[in-house]
Amino acid sequence: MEKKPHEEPTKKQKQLDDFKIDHDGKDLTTDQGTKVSNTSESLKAGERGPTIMEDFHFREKMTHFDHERIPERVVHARGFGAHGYFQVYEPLTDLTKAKFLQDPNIKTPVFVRFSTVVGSRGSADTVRDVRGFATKFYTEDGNFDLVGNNMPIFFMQDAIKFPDFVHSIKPEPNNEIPQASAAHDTLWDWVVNNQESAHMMMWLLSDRGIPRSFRMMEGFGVHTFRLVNAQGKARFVKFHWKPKLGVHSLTWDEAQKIAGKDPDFNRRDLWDAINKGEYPEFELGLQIIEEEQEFDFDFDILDATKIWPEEQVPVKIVGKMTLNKNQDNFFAETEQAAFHLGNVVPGIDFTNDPLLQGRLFSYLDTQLLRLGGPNFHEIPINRPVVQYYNNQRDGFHRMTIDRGKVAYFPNSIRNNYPMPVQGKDGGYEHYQEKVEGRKVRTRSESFNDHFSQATLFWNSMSPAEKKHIIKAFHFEVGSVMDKKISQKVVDMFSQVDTNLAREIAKGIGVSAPATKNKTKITDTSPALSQENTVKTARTRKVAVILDEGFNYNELKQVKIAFQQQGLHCEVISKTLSPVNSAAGDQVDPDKSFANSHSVMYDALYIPGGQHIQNLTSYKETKDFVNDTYAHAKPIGATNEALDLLSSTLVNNIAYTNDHQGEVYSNLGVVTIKDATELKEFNQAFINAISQHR
Ligand code: HDE
Repeated sequence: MEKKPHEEPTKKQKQLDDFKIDHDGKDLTTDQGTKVSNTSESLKAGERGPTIMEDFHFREKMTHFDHERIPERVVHARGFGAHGYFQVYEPLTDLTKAKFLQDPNIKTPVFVRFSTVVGSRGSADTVRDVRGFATKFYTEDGNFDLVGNNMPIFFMQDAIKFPDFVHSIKPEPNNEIPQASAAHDTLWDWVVNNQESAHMMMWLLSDRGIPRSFRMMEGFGVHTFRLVNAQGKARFVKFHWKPKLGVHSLTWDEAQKIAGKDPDFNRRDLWDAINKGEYPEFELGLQIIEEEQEFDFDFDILDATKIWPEEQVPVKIVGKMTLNKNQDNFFAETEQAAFHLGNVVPGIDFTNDPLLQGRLFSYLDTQLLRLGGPNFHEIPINRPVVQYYNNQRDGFHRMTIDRGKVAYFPNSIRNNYPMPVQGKDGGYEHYQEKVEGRKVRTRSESFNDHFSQATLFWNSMSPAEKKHIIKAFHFEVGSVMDKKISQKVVDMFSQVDTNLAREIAKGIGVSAPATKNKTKITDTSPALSQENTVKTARTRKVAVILDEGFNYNELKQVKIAFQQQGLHCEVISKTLSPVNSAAGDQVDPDKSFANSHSVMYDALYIPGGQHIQNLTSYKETKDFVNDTYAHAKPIGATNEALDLLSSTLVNNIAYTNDHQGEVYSNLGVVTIKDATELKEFNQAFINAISQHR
């Protein structure tokens, strides 16, 4: 990922510019443009007298304030957006007629909103939850919204269950507890009564539920869509986003601590990366199934609780999205962004996935309330980059001034304009799938296997990932008050794996599963394990702890190596006052112990020097080292800094050898003694950071 300091604004960014204003050097006015002489004293009848109704400035200012909140999203309330563009690598003419997928030279503007699902707008970023990954492509054919998540499946198969599910996972209605958490009775009661959720619950309780960064998670369209080419040939497709930085997660302990130390951790990370020119990149991948192969699998390809294992249906990488611009105003852009699964362009179509069909209704409906009427498509962030023409009129907050007296079709006065166009001229034509059947409220039998893929997921986890899942069950189900529900959880997950269920039971004080696992699934899908992801140290953040008398030469060498390989460091000291090295060089700390914590960093480096004596006497230093070590993050120490490690948990492992000037690396602790030249140390330390943990 190259650092790109400046890129041309996209067509969408230019369109937004027309709506932006700057206030520097301007006179204060009312909303009507009248200059205001005083905005700190209301108009009164006498110095100590009552405020007067006539004070139009007071009334306007207060009224606007009183009305400045809109309803938060009923789910995905907390989110953060960024602008960018998408480019296809090769023309996809064979697969689809979608124009934005034809020409590698075209940069299609995008706006992406990442989100958590359950918490309210002010909740913490690092809670255990699914992450939303919604992308609006502003194409020349109109807007295409890919409204996905960071997990490839969902909790249920039919959208009609969504309100029940959301009511169960949101805070309980009597006391609005707990915030942004699945760890309570109602959610688990819903789960045991809806066994189709088994697979998704495995994902939620895995490390995928606590991503290290929005830049380090995958995105999935979840449903099966259709791609249709110019000849009318259709294929089934699933959409994937693959992050160039790999897929990485926090530990649960880190996530909980960060929720207190920096609840904005994920949004700050995205904002800072874009500001530094380290533009997050995601490759678009497609899994394609031919219509003739629809029934060739041991799962139903329309069932949104199933993946298409990548080993069976490979992901074809077809293009890349780059996020290169932060929003200017959170409310105007992120909060007012309105995504809708029904925003498609010719060449992209739907299937009969019953979860998808229900979503097609919900998104437009919810915006009508949230954004106050049917004209939300005119809000700058939602406008397509092509002009729209139709006979829709009026409604709250209409911005467009439609001229002329005709607002109906067909019409003679305006020769039928605006006129529908046939498919070959770009008019959207729904794929003519043949459907036949009785009206029934049932689900296909082919949707009935709820456990095989949950077992596949479990089998595919590394030992560390399995341990995390068991611990997550202990926390989540351990928080359930009603033991009958907890018991049912164990019985349900025994159908995924008997040992898993036994381990869950041990931790939450209920009986081990009565029956042995009947499933015979022994397959694995290596693509499911985060251990097999891209590993790079680029853009990672390292804490450097210093005090008076540190070795400046060592710090300098490490900083240069970091810079060359795209890592960042922040200097932390006891206070924010400048710190002097032994040779008299001064460094201004970025943070003090009071406003930093090891959980905010990917690694820790401590240079040598006389400062080790002071640092060893500080509790904060030891806490920092111990936490970094407990979270299995790399620790680098040079020369005298090794002495500090002996008073910490690192002392439990070997971290030093007898060979002068040689790098020693064990379990992510990288050290060197009696060395002035740190080249090899730097490389070993950076390699350790690239391994993530
Ligand atoms: Fe959503 N979902 N959802 N969802 N969803 C909303 O729309 C809904 C589902 C997703 O950043 C709401 O504008 C139903 C799956 C994202 O603004 C609402 C069902 C997936 C976002 C809604 C689902 C998603 C939403 C609330 C069951 C992944 C945030 C606010 C069938 C593929 C978009 C809003 C943003 C938001 C309904 C299930 C992703 C109420 C009925 C599956 C990323 O319309």
